[in-house]
Amino acid sequence: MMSLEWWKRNVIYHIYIPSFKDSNNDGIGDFQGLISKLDYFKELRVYNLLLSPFYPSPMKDNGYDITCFTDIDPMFGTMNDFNTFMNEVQERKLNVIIDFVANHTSDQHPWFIKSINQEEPFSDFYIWVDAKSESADARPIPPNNWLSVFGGSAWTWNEKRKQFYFHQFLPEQPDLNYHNPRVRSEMKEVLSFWLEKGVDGFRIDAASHLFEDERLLDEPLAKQTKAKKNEYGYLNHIYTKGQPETFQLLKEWRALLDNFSKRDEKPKILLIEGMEEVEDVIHYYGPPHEKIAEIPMNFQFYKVTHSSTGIDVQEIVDEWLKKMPKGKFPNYVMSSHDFPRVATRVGSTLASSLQMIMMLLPGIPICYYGDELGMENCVICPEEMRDSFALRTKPSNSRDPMRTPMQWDSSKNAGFSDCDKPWLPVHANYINQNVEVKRANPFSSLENFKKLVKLRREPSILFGTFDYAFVDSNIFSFTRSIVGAKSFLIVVNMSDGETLINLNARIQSLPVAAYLVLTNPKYSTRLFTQADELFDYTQSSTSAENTLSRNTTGRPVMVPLNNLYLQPKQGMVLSYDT
Ligand SMILES: [Ca+2]
Ligand SMILES: [Ca+2]
Repeated sequence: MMSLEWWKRNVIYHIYIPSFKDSNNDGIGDFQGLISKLDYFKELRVYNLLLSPFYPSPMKDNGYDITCFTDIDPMFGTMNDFNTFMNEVQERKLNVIIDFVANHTSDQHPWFIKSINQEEPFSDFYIWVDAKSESADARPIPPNNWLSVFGGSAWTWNEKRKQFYFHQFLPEQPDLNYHNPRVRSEMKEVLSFWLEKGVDGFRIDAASHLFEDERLLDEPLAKQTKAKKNEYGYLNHIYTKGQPETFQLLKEWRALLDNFSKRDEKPKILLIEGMEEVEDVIHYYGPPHEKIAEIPMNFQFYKVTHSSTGIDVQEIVDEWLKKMPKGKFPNYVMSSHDFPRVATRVGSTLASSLQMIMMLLPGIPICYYGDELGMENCVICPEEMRDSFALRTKPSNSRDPMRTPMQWDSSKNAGFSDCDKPWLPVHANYINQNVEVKRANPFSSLENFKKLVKLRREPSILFGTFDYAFVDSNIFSFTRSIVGAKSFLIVVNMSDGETLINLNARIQSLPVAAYLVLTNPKYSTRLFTQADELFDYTQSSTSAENTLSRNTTGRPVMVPLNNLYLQPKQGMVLSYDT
């Protein structure tokens, strides 16, 4: 039997620690809380965890402004708690990927304070540049027009050092100077520190921002932009994004990880977060015969909207698959701590259909906590807003709505915390939308998620071929097959209307009927209560061994492929013997 490395076998589950589980009732999730919920992953059969930052931080950018790369913020616990966490996950054979916020530190980091004071060797740890000139009123003028991702000049004047420093993000997040070999060696020490603790991989945060062109030339204006002069989108970031040196640095990190992979006889992996065009992101894979990162994160599914067609979805899937270098492995992100939740973007029914697609396409789904419940963005009033990006720019930029507490049960604060007021409000729908309620319903989104995870162990999903079945403006469908095992057909009606389709007329190789493995929670009960009738239709079919699709009376449900009826936004996972 073929075998796959651990990170190719399973889904990656992205945990936003402040919102997962609070153990000490201060309203903020923490390591002890996370430890208390580790059996949840056993229930989900999820083995690979991706953790949001947990390092000491003044929290100007929700933990992405770090004052020490090798410690735990007291808010989340202690290093002892982290060690306990690692012991517990290793006992359960779970794998842990942590967030490596490499581009910048907090302005409270001792390195930055020493750098301001020009204490060696820290003087050039950051990007310091003299003022270009002085304005008429004697104000220093920044060296060039570079903009911060969060808006405004990327340069902030430091009165003490009498120079500007560069920051891709907030002024409280000065960029490290990766042209300085000492910085590179310090950051390698950080990677080694966590690898020694037993972590299995890193998500490289903001990878495309790691290097800036040393010539400090003005960036040209972006083409066709509606952005205002102050906004990041106003310029074309040819000197501050995706610079060639980035790949050299990542190769150094790769080599370091490979040493640990050899030592531990287990692959250590790199995820890359680079918000760029597909043709740029796929460079992080490295060329066909060289490995840089296993998982350059694929955010293309962010483009799917409520009105996307089947053809749109095909283009989104195809773009990555076609541009990806040979021999590499795809991945899919549907929601994250930086982007509105999929159920809010496209509605709960289509969200559950997209989940079927994402989970059964070739590659790795990266699932954001709560998406398995169909969790939605929570409306947060301005007084309760915590996201400094929104507080500095505009409320509509807030990422708080997708960061609200995990909905565990129907008790106070959804079982997240016993405090009076969690750090962000719990979504009001938690009474019905929670793990406990959904666990009790065999057709719920949670149970669907579990079935999809289980399906991913099928040989045709892990190793099989991938082919589009039929795609048009209404329908997106594909098959996964391998010789000698069950095949799967995934069909989604992207339209708002009912659709009847004869798949047999389109694809000769499909049987006239297939077993229904799962469909959306909204349509499940209805379909499964019609099961007897549907079963009669296929009395002639012999193979009845499909434990996944048994209805409540224990009979497998079959649907006709020559006359396949789909409700609005309905998705179906079907299986058949080849
Ligand atoms: Ca806590
Ligand atoms: Ca940088």
